Amino acid sequence: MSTTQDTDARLDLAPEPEAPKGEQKKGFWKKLKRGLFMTHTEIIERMEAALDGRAVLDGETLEYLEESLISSDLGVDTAVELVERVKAQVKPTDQKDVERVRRILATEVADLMSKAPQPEPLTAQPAVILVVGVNGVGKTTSIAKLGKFFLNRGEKVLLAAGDTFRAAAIEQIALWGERLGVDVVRQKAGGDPAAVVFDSLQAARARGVQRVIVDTAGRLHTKDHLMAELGKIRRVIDRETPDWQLRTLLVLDATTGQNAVIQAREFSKVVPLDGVILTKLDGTAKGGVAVAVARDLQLPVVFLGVGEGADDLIAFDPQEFAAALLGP
Ligand SMILES: Nc1nc2c(ncn2[C@@H]2O[C@H](COP(=O)(O)OP(=O)(O)OP(=O)(O)O)[C@@H](O)[C@H]2O)c(=O)[nH]1
Ligand SMILES: [Mg+2]
Repeated sequence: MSTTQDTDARLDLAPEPEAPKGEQKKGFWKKLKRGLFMTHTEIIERMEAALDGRAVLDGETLEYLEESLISSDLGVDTAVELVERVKAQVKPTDQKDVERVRRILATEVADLMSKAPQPEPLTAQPAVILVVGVNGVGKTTSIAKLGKFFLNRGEKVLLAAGDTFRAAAIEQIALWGERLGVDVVRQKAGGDPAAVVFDSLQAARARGVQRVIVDTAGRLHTKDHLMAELGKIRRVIDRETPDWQLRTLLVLDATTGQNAVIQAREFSKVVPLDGVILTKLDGTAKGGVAVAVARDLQLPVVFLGVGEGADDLIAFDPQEFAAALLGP
């Protein structure tokens, strides 16, 4: 377990101002452990069941181990690679030792996940965070959490109500803005999202905002007009704020398991993505999907959602994640 690891996301540089670092880290660690509890319990139980009755770590035992990892939503390729790595470190005559296997797996999971190319850290320069994903995965909630995350670091935040499809979506983000005490730029329902983004960038410039977070309507990669709309939003951002940093984050719902991997694959074909926010880990045993996303798609997981509140966001750290997933 490495709670000494830095918990700042790759998106961020400066430490959060308020709580002392040590205490704050302890808080995040607890939250992460709680968020991954169901996944952790499930994966360990499956592993133990797979190794139950086996005497040594021979080929057959490792096959059982592989199956247990596949059924824990790590994905076939990831499970195969992990077991290959275990195989390289044990002899077939070695006594079965669940603790040892867990330790090896934790190290290898951390290694696999840290190999996905990380987004450039944000500098003090203003940044636009464009948040995309399919319906209901937790985009708007994650935007509120991100807003809080930046606020905690003393940065000025503005939210753009770019989901103009439904009046309720605009109300939802406006309500979050009120709760957080940050400005929300909105137009009426049915308006052009790119126009909302345009207004938001103008307002952000005028008000000295450092972090503009853009909500978007849920969409499938197959919906051409919705994808065109995202393209238009990106062009507005490029044109209006070419000197600002842009990060496009895909939100994935962990409860959908392997479906999340498919969504990530399809989205990454049509929109350049910088990273993933994996939500709803608190309500599922399918959190292993984070490993598959990072490894199979080489797409870094940058934040984890572990609840419905504004503070239920954890900056991703591969070592801490692996420790929470497979640690004691
Ligand atoms: N338990 C839990 N619930 C979450 C999390 N993130 C979001 N939710 C809930 O998931 C539901 C959908 O969240 P939204 O943020 O509205 O999702 P969305 O992607 O913006 O949805 P659309 O705009 O309709 O596409 C809400 O009830 C949220 O409270 C999380 O990390 N954990
Ligand atoms: Mg929404």
